[in-house]
Amino acid sequence: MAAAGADDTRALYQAQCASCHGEARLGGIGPALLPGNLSRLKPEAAEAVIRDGRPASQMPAFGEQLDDGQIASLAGWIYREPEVEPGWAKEEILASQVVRHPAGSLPDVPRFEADPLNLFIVVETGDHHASLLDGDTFERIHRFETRYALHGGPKYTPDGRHVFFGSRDGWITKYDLYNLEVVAEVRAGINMRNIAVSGDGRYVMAANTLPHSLVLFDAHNLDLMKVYPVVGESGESSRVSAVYAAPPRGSFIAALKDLEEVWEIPWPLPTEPVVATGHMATPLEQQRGHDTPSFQVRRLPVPDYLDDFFFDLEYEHVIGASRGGQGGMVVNLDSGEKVADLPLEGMPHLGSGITWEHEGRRVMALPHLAKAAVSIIDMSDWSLIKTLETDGPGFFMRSHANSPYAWVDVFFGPHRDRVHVIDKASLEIIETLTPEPGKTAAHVEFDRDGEKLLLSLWEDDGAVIVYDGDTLEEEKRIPMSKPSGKYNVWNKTRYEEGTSH
Ligand code: DHE
Repeated sequence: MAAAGADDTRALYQAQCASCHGEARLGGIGPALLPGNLSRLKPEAAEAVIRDGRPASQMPAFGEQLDDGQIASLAGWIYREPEVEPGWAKEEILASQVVRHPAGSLPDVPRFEADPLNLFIVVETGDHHASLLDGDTFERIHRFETRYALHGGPKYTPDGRHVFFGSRDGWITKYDLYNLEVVAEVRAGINMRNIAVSGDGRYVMAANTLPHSLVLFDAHNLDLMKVYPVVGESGESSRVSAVYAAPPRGSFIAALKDLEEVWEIPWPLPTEPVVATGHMATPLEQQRGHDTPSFQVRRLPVPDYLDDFFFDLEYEHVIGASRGGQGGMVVNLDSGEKVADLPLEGMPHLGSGITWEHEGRRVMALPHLAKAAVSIIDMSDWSLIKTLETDGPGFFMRSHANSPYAWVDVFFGPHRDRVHVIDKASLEIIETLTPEPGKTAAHVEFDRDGEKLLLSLWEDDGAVIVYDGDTLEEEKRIPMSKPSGKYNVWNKTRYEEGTSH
């Protein structure tokens, strides 16, 4: 872009876009317009959004006001790295916080009849909404607007009353499911990976790509507690791959993209029951294998960067892989020692791993992002016991302790309208379903009893399909706008073995 052109485009951006997207492109009413935040939107698609607007949002169409050249230069502008790297420190986080209903100010009874522990949240990324479903009748209780581009699983408090959403732009929204209201919001960063909620529901940790930080909040009103710059011993900083809660250890565990370290940050153990949840420190929590003081970082050097990772049920081991690597590795979280290499080529998607009991031992299964396969590993000796050939690389895998089957999609590739059903006893694919030819089918979540399940038709005019978990018969379709993840309160709060945590 020539210098004069750049000046014109800068002026055009300030005149047309800045009032919603922010003068420094950090977002406002509209999302952040920085290359890192736009990685999943192609530049041609950005031009189309500028020209035609975005339905069901506040983004207007500029096709009448701007010519094609202006639209193209604006689209080019938002993919340029900013001249000064934007910061998002304590001051910005504090200024972003909005508390609409302080903790304790809303009624403690649900405004609906459904079993509050068998609810589903469905994230609809098509028009940035979420739906709340009754997990027994599969009726929609409520549909509400979310922040732009939610990513990762929403996280519940242990009593299932509140849910926390994380958006790619760094917003954390706390939502009261009993009262169907947003209660508090805060922006933790400019480009966020995900959030985790402590096992007792008292703390929220956010993992950022920009800036390089982890950010801790008090879960009640999302008050800022601490910003952790993610910096190595020799001063180099790192993006965070993701952060998870490890309730048996009483700590948050974060993996890093640019430092060969895992960080563990313990939360304080309750000596008395936490009033809201009744949670007391469990014996396992009390015996955690380190003596790091609460909220201090325990650095665990690991042999590689961890882009993608998973834990065993006891949270004794982290099973991780780097995106460029040729396999995975298993690291003991107490000793920090690598205990095994995993022979997994083709980008294993460890974050989607699930486990179950098979012939007296625990196995884990995972799809691959760059290989048409599901790998099944014996967790007692970390050996690969089976590679199932699938119809394409997959993204998500799911089961339930009460279900004989595990479900995997083939999200990438020509057969993305299919899903495989794997028999957990024989370790064979016993059925391949095509719910709607030509439409992407992906991501399953079971109800609390493992009897029914929901599958997404991942399209703008998509749906969530209810299946019987045993007969594999379709029972119902609920229209939705590009439904992505679905999250059952019981399965998430009980850390059910067949789902993500
Ligand atoms: Fe995700 C979860 C990383 C792209 C939809 N994704 C996660 C998690 C991580 C992750 C670390 C776990 C967070 C959690 O739940 O707390 N995702 C990544 C990537 O690195 C990747 C490949 C590139 C990127 O752009 O970040 C990526 N993810 C995508 C998509 O393109 C998807 C399909 C569409 C979207 O909405 O962005 C997508 N990711 C999801 C979903 C989950 C998720 C639906 C929650 C799964 C669950 O069941 O818990």
